[in-house]
Amino acid sequence: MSSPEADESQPTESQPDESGPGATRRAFLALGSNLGDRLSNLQLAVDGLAAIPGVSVVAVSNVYETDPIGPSQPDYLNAVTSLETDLSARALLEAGQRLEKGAHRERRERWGPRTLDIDVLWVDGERVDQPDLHVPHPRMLERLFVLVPLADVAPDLVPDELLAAWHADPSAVRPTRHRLQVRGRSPELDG
Ligand code: A4P
Ligand code: MG
Repeated sequence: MSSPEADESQPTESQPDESGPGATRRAFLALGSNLGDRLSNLQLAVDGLAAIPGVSVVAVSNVYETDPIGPSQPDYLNAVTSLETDLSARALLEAGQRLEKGAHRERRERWGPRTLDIDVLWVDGERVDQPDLHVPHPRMLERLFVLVPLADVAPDLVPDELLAAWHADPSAVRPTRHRLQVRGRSPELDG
């Protein structure tokens, strides 16, 4: 594994993406839930993403139960989805926010408990620094609840030394037996 800095997929350009409009590329979204039926909430997110025209869900990581970062709150289930998509990072953010709304998420406090959180971690070749959208996600390399599932589906994006911290102490990010299903989009949705 190499660090993202050394990887050819590292974004180097501001928007618009140099691969041009309509290009299909990899994107990775982090999923988190610590309220309600956590696993169903994550599955709702995977199904919702798979239903979006222009998005293929290629893979989903293992599901991890994780100690909360932030205020005192229940443990999370966290996972990462790997997509092939021609959507921009902003379109993915908006899609994620629609799905969060569909899961009846309420925003009360930053880093507070939520039925569903969908963060855009990475889109190959795209870097965004705008007030309401930062991609790559600024905290993705600091958080084992993101890095560990990300390493399942995109080991090239996770530096070895960061994952080593988890191998040294895996107690805060625990693999579960839960599995998220990747179901294909029904052809009639294409119109
Ligand atoms: N935003 C900017 N960039 C992005 C991006 N790349 N993806 C903006 C998604 N959103 C992005 O997010 C706040 C604002 O971030 C949005 O309006 C969006 O325009 P939010 O989802 O409303 O609130 P938040 O998630 O509480 O804020 P934030 O700063 O995104 O928090 P984090 O860093 O996502 O942390 N502990 C465990 N174990 N597992 C978790 O999943 N999650 C959090 C949230 C805290 N502790 C956790 C977990
Ligand atoms: Mg969020």
